[in-house]
Amino acid sequence: MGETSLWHPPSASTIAPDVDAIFNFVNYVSYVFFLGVLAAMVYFVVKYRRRSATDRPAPVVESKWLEISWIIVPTILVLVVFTWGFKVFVRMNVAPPDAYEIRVRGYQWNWQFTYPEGFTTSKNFTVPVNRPVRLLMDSQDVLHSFYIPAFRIKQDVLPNRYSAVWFEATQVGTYDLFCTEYCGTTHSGMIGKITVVDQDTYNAFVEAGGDVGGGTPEQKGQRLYQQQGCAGCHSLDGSRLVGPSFKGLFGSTQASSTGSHEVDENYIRESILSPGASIANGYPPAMPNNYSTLTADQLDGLIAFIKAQK
Ligand code: HEC
Ligand SMILES: [Cu+2]
Repeated sequence: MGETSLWHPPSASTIAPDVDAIFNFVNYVSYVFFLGVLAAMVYFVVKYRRRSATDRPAPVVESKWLEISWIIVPTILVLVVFTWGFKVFVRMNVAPPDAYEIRVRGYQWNWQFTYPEGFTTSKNFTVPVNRPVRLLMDSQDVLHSFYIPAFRIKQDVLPNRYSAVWFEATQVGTYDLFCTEYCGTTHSGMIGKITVVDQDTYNAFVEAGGDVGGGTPEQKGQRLYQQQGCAGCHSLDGSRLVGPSFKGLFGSTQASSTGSHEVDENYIRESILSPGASIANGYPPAMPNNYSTLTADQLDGLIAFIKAQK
């Protein structure tokens, strides 16, 4: 989480200043009316207070000017907000035709990003700065909502239908990503980070198949364990989450829907690439079917990492 503030988080996309301007306009106009109504109320309470038991107020006569003004002024304000808001809405929703397109899939309880170059990342994603990016999104299960406060974009993510949103990041940095549609037990854990990098760093990221940084296969595996969202379902300390813990998994004997298996490299590989093939006894078939695009290199890393959890 970034720093907490009563105001908007720092804005980091091309649309953010437009959204803030209209938000601030509505906000400040509301303050003016709030204070105006309050002041009139106090004034009238004092001016027209009951002065004695026999006090009878004069009949109220309508004021044409007053009535005309409280029709015309709000009408103008509402029209201004509508036309202005509509313009920003259209700009927000129509992506430039040359936008870089990333596929986003929401599922309980994570985000998966598939890049046009063919690799994927989970939970977190990376985009180049100063380049329009269109996100084409759908859900594998229930309704989710994709929200990046620093970019001022939010869009529902639905099963059985695509929705899209676009942005152009203006500042290198790391920003929060939230799911803002209650989607079940671990909804509050359906968070991630978007990292905005310059084009050179981005090219290196693509070159490495979405895995930034080198190191041993085990270090790679450790990063992927976080990036790919395995951590949400597989603990390292022996505790039971959605799936079996990785602690002591390698070399153990696992009873599954297809009989007993020794957990070796090939068993892990198969478990990751086609999770439905054999289901560990006592666990739901909840492992996502999304990992078939992991590169051989990434699989090596994950296997080395699981092996090291003794
Ligand atoms: C949404 C939760 C979830 C996520 C995310 C997830 N898994 Fe799983 N995984 C499961 C469940 C549940 C099982 C047990 C059922 C089965 O065998 O399919 C499982 C089984 C496994 C197994 C076989 C374990 C055994 O004892 O048979 C391996 C290996 C595995 N996962 C690795 C991974 C890796 C690596 C990742 C990340 C790339 C990952 N999982 C992400 C839920 C998840
Ligand atoms: Cu969600």
